[in-house]
Amino acid sequence: MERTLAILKPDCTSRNLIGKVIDKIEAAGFKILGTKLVRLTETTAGEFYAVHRERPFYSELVEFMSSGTVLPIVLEKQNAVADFRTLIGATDPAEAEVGTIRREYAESKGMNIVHGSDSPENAAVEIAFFFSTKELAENGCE
Ligand code: IDP
Ligand code: MG
Repeated sequence: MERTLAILKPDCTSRNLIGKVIDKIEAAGFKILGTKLVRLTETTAGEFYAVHRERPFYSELVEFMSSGTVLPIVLEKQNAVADFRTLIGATDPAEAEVGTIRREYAESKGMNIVHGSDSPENAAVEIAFFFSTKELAENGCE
């Protein structure tokens, strides 16, 4: 079984879309192993997205991700990383496939509702960024 990290971003929580987005995630067959509500500071948001620090959108991204509460979620499923990227759609909602979470709910390329890990290796790093093993349902959820 593979794991990935989702983060419901501040636009998702402030627009009261947590339930609708989790509904889509569960309907697509993902099991939730852990979640919590978190408020990132500019420092912790900057650390999480450090890989993007040379990109022109970095400061906007850090400001946005620390502007409200976020809901990181550890998800499990076969092929979780790739399947979750398919479920959320392209970074820019205008380019995302119909039926994807970003196409349905996101307002812009920056404010795009949800994060998804881009590889199993990064998923492990990102999960450890937010969760200790004690906070996860260790044997999965049936
Ligand atoms: P991803 O979330 O689809 O993996 P990345 O390229 O990893 O996309 O970018 C991380 C996040 O940075 C995006 O989800 C989005 O919130 C923001 N971002 C990416 N490109 C832009 C841009 O061109 N303008 C504003 N924000 C952007
Ligand atoms: Mg990415």
